Amino acid sequence: MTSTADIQALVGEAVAGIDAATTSARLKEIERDFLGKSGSITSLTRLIGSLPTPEEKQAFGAAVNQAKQHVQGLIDAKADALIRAEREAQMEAERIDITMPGRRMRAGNTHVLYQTMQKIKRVLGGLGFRYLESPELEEFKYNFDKLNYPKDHPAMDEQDTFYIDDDHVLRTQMTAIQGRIFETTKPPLRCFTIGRTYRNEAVDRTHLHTFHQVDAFMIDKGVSMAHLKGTLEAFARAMFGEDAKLRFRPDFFPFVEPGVDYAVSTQKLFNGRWVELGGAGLIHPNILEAHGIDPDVYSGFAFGLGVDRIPMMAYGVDDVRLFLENDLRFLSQFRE
Ligand code: FA5
Repeated sequence: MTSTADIQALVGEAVAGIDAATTSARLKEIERDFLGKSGSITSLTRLIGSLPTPEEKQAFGAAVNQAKQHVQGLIDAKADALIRAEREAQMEAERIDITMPGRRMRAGNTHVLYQTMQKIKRVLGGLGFRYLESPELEEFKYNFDKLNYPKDHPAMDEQDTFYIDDDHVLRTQMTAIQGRIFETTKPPLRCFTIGRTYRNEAVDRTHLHTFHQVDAFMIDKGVSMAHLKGTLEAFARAMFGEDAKLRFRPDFFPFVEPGVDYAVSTQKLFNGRWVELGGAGLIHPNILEAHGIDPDVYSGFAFGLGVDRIPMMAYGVDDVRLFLENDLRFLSQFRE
């Protein structure tokens, strides 16, 4: 392995490899195999000591060095070209087309039910009603007993709900806030609440098991059905337009006497049809008395309404369940 022919053979091998290399990574391998610490050409230098004469040692050493330089030169020249080509290819692959149209940011919008509730808040706030909240997981007594439901009264069957234990239910009506307010606030008072309510319903096009209601109350000296009608008419005009008309019909709720249900109609919004909004009436004297409010001095009205059916009617949506299905294609139509 110490002849010039041996060196030439290795150089020939290296040159063939360099010629065939198409990547800088492959070139690095060739460099390591031939010129690295234990590369085949480098290893030849270790054989110098085995040569008998100084002349031979010198001649062989010089030939090995020359071979190393030659191969290194070829590698460096080819590496330059390959690395440049590779960089260009990478630049090309990662090129950013600044003329391409950008992706539009999708702006969200508030949920149509939330929009409706915000509007109701603005209108009732504007009429001087104070906004209050109470728990969704409500004590049975506030949801029923304190609202003048006699024990086991069938009116409770209409509002079957989800019982957490014997004393706690998911509230079936926002009217449940009444007892909590009357316990702590003395009349005159004027307040309202909006929130989520629950019923054990056979869910269909117009019935949800989880829906939203508004309830409002006013107690003062001399409050009558005339105040209730005037307030609801002002509310309906602000909500649905100046031509909104209201229809009242007698109805029964244990917590009001007399009790009514009421519907609204406008030409533009509801095509002249009557749309049921909810129930109302004068607060039952039993409830006032139970909270130490003298019914001979004070009287009050209460009204409640469902939120979910309002946008349903206003936008001509034929299934109230769509509002809760989180389909953005549907929901994004309702931009304020
Ligand atoms: C009540 O809940 C009474 N608390 C309203 C009230 C308040 C009367 C104050 C008198 C004084 P009702 O069960 O009718 O009443 O419900 C009121 C409204 O809630 C209905 O008109 C309807 O719009 C809505 N609602 C009731 N059940 C559902 C349901 N399953 N899905 C969607 N909306 C409903």
